[in-house]
Amino acid sequence: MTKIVFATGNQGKLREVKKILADLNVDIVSMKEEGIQIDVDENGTTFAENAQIKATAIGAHTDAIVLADDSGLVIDALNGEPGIYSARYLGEDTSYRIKNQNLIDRLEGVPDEKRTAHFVCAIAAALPDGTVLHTEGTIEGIIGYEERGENGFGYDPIFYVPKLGKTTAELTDDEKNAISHRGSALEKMKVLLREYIN
Ligand code: ITT
Repeated sequence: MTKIVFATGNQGKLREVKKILADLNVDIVSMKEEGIQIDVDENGTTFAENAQIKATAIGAHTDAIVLADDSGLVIDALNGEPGIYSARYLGEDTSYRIKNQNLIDRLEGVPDEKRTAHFVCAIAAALPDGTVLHTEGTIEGIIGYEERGENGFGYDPIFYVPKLGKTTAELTDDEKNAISHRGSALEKMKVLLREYIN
């Protein structure tokens, strides 16, 4: 079976990705399982650039296909913040309870129609022959007034999807994957990867 290394230290991402790629007939292993433990400097200026930086940096340490995900929350009323700095916003080790409350506070007085936001997910695949494939997915929502839900990870408790009447933290993994930025980017990547697998 073809092996794919998923280049992430984020357990929430890894859990979602394993489910989304379950029908690809590949063995998805984490960086840790592949014995790779390096810290990559994500110094790109776009999600796609950072995804490529991670995929190729990890790809240098294995003969397997490497997939990387660079993602984040883009809030219109905050000029796109936290954007590509989503993981680093208020410090990498700060809890999401604090980060989420801070964003809610910064939007105090902003009405529903101006609380629009989207999650972006850029996926890069570094193939053993040096080729790099790219896909991207987004999901639209609005920033809530309080945290809601216990599922998902990161900013999910404040990301409210009006058509569902729920935050993405109130969805099961399967429900979230069916509509999410990560689900859509990876479905597109599956189409590209099928040409290289088997
Ligand atoms: P790796 O680089 O090791 O993959 P990371 O968490 O540092 O892990 P990113 O640099 O891509 O990854 O930052 C993504 C951040 O964006 C993530 O930590 C969350 O804060 C946020 N984010 C991305 N997708 C999300 C989702 O589906 N739900 C909630 N928050 C999300």
